[in-house]
Amino acid sequence: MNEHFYNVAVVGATGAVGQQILKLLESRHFPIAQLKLLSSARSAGKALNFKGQAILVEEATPDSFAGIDIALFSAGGDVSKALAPHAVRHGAVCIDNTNAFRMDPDKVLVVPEVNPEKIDEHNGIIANPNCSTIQMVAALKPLHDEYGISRIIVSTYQAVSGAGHQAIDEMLRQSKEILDGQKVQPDILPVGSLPVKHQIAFNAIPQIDKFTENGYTLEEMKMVRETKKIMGDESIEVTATCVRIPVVSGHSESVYVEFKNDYDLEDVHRLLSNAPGVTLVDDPAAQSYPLATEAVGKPDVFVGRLRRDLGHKRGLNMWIVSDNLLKGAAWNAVQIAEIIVNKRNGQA
Ligand code: L14
Repeated sequence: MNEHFYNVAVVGATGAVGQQILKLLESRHFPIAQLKLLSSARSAGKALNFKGQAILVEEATPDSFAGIDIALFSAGGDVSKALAPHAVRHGAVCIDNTNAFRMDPDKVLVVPEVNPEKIDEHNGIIANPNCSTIQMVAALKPLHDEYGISRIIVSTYQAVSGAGHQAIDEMLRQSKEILDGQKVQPDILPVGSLPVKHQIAFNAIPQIDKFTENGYTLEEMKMVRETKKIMGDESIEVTATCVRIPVVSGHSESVYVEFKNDYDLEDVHRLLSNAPGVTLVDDPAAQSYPLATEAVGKPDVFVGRLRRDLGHKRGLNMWIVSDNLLKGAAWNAVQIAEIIVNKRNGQA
């Protein structure tokens, strides 16, 4: 075996997702020749630890990518739009964690458990889907292959870490203030287009990302559009309600699916038990089901509460939980990067 090493850039290295990417590159022994840590001017100058060495974070500029083979972006959509084309110009493959390119018809949108074949078709940029979409399609793919999904109704219970360190800090601070009998002054969530903010501690906010013209939020529309693109099936109808809850990490989802064909609940259990990247946790007799607290820190998507709809025999209800910073972001991206290097190394 002829192992190659790669020059890797992480853009947004100090962010909540960037930090998880670094941890994964380290723990998975990713074959790195040189690691470049990039960020906005604001975070540049900090030093981050990688494999026991301090690496200085540099400000990302169009010329930061000379000699880079793989660039992992998670510094927001504007940074990706401005810099990913420069990384491509320098010959890098970009794996982009933002919403910048996901629905671009000539960019692939990849979840390795669902459409790994698309990785080979990239034009320099591979888009990583939205966290809520990733965990849902990873769990639904084996069922779609077997029975054909006609319709999905999903409600999410999303953690604050998706909105970054500041949102985590705000949720914890507000919680303490309320327990101490103080007033809270919301200033981060929801992240929308207006300066209007709401309390997240001890609350549920039915807004993630900004509102679009049709009354759905952008997060909800991402779930609708990305699901069709990743599954490669425009006929799947999706309707979503995305809600922020006061959990640090781990998104939970109540998902109702309707199939085109009849299904057998035991077969659904079997299909999900054998699905790659999916762990079935479904034992009502033991009060056992997926929980955000259990999913955090793990790469898998956890599925449980499987039950047939009482009014529609082709309807199935389920509960899907995963670590939004891992499978929902950093792990999905590093998984794609591993597939690319394994192919180049002739192992796949
Ligand atoms: O990748 O939780 O499109 O506020 C944007 C919203 C990631 C999560 C994306 C959040 C998301 C984020």
